[in-house]
This record gives sequence, C-alpha cells and structure tokens, in this order.
Amino acid sequence: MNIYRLYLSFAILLFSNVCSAQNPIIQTKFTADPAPLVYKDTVFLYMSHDEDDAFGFKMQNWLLYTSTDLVNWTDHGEVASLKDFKWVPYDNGAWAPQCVARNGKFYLYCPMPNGVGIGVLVADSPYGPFKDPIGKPLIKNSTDDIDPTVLIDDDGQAYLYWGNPNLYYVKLNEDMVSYSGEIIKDASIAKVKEQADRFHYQEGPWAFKRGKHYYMAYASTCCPEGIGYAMSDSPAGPWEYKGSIMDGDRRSSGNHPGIIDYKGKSYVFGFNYAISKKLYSRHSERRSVCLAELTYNPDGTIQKLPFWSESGVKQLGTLNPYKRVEAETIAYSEGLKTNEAVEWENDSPWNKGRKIAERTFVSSINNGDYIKVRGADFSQGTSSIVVSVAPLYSGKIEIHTDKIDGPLVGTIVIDASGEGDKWRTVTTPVKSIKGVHDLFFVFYGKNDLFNFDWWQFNK
Ligand code: FUB
Repeated sequence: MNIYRLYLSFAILLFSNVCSAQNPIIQTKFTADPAPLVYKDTVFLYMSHDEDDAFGFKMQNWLLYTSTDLVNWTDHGEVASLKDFKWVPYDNGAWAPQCVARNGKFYLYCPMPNGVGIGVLVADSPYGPFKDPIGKPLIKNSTDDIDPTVLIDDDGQAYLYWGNPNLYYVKLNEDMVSYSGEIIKDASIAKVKEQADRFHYQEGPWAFKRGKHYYMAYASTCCPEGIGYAMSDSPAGPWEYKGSIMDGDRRSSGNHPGIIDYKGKSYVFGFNYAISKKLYSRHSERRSVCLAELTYNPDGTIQKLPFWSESGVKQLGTLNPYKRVEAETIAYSEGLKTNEAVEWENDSPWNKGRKIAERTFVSSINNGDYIKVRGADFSQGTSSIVVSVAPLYSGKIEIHTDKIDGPLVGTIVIDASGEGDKWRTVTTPVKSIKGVHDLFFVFYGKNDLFNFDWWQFNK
C-alpha cells in the first residue's frame, strides 16, 4: 500500500468513527454539570454552559436540552441566567444546577460560587420562564455552597444537599423555596473519605432513591475526578461508600454525575473535555456532557463503567420524520452552532411591534458541516422534504441516509436572492425512503450559508 492510500484509509477510518460517535452528546456548545429530569415521557437535561472563549470557568447561564430517545437531543437554548437573580453581584458563576418537579411546578436550584449562595427559580413549565420567588439566596452558609441536589422522599419530605468539599443538607419546606431546621454538615461523607481512599467525596452530589435504597453519587477526589457513590437506609445518612461508578481519567480533570431511570433502563450523565481537546491544544474549562447506560446489581450496588465511550448509548425507539423536526434536534454534528432569536412584527428598531416568534435554530453553517439525526422511521415512504431556512448566501443541503456519504436522497437548493435573510420554507422532491435510517444533512456552499430552523418529510 503506498503512503497516500494508507493516509486515505486512516482518514476514512477516523471520519467514520466521528460519524458514528454519540458522546459527547452536545457538539454545538460546551456543556457541563448535567442535571437530567424525567418528566412525563421526556428527559429534560439542564446543564451549565461553558462559554466558547472560556479558559477558566466562564459560565453565565444555564441551558436546556430534551430527548425522548436519548440519542437525538433538541436544543432549547438558555433556560435561565445569572441575570434572573437580582442579588448576584457578577456575570460569571452559573455553576451546576438541578431542576425538580413538584405539584405542577418546576424548581431550578442554582449555585453561585465564592459564598454568593444557592438560589432557586420557579416555573410553571419545565421549559420556563423561570422566576426568582424569594429575591435572595435560599442557602448562604459558607464558601462550600455549590452543587445543589434535591431528593423528595416517599413521605413527601424534600431534602436539599450540596457542597464542596463538605456535604451539607437541610429539609426543604413543601413550598420548595424555604427550609426548616438546621443546616447539617454530614459527618459520614467524611468517613467515606477514609473508606474510599482514592474515590472520596469532592463535589457534585446527586441524591436519589431507588427501591428502598438511598444513593449519594458524587464527583470523587479531584483531580482527575471520577464518579463515586455511597448508599444509605435513610435520606439523612449515614452514607456508606460503595464504590466507583467511573474512575477518574487523565483525559478529564472534572466529572459530575446526573443519574436517572428512563424507559426501563438506567443512565449516568457526566462530562469530558473531548471536543475542546480536539479543537485546542491548551487546557480550558470547555467541557462536554456525555452519557452511559448504568447497571444495578440485585443488591442495589452499581456496576463500574469504563471512562466515557465514544459510542454512547443505544437509541430508545425511533424519530418521526413526518412531524416538524427542529433542525437543532441533533445526534451528532460538526462545525455548527445554535442560536436563539426573537422575531418582531416590524423591522424597525424603534417600533418592533408584537413578538411573532422565538426561535432556536442551527447557525454558523459552513461548507462540509453536517447534522446527523439517528433512527428516523420512514415506514410510510417519502415524496418530498420541507425545510425552513433563512439564507445569508446560496448553498445546498444534501440528504444522505446512514452514512455521511451514504445514498443521496435529495438535494435542497437554497437561493439567497430575493428576500435576503428572511425565514422561508423550501420544498424539494426526494427519492423514496423505506424503513428506519439515520439521516445526514450535509451543507455545501461558501461561508455562513444560511440559518436552519426545521425540516419535515412528506409521505
Ligand atoms: O461547573 C462549575 C463547577 O465545576 C461545578 O459546580 C462543579 O461540580 C464542577 O463541575
């Protein structure tokens, strides 16, 4: 084999690996501190957000993604920000949140480091808007006040835990925005320190109950951080160290668990630095959330996982391509960003008129970038596709099935002439597709081609 062919087969191997990757689950932004909430049939994934130009922590808001199959994730943009807390004195410090549902309301617990405190926001919907009901920190106890997690016990008593490097807890009142009794510094987690040696409690607690067991998963022993866990017979502890869910790994100085059961399986979320490392040589806090399936033993203990795999988890069910699918519903992508915009009745900056729509859409589309969507069920065949785009420059979208260079189903031509960057729909005939297929939307043209809002196949 000559050197050119060797290089080519290596490049193809590398590319096909990237195209089959599922971890990190979000590629358009840097995300960290995953806090999943299962509500009705959907996983709502609240996360903190590392800015694209972060070196140390640069975190100003919290993001929301949703999924019903755990491989295609829909971006809902910023769900809350430091600006929602009038008492927060800075614009950098939106650390690890958690959202819990109770009595039809959604409570987002948000820590602001360096002794500023833990705040709480409330909404009537998991999508927000979230408002600060108390106008002050819910917890302002010490400089350990970060990383809140909430457990609601079967008797309705809610517990708020938090802290780095110590674990604290307090009983929340039923309103979820105030507490009763003393803040307790948990002594047993310090014991975990002795028992666990290498994998003791550092931060990022994630409290939950499963069957009769209470669990406290956590980011262990910085640095590198792994994911450890302790168990108890009571929400108030004492906690007994049970093992490592994932050992720390030199590839990731941090980690941070979020654990759920969903559709009969169990999952752990956390993060690595894979995308940042691919793009930049210098270490920076630009993290990326990952996901793995978790297995419990019959006695409730948890089987240890290897470090985050690139392949991620299996899709649960299929995606319906005959319903409008937001373009920011993505299993994997390269080169793209997402953006949010409010559309007003009038173009004039002085009199904008009514708010017509709020959109999240795919942006920064350049030649060769692609979106991969997993497992669309085409059992009813296809005749055409409609896309909603706002062209900046003319270009085209090729739709391939199963591989980035798999069968070409159709080519959508986007013409930038006419109404400039106004949103419009373009309908294009496509070849007949049957069965379940992954889709690749591959973009061609000059630079910053168009913004892409949604797509939908016609039978
Ligand atoms: O993301 C900021 C902080 O880093 C979190 O609050 C910690 O858990 C660590 O992940």
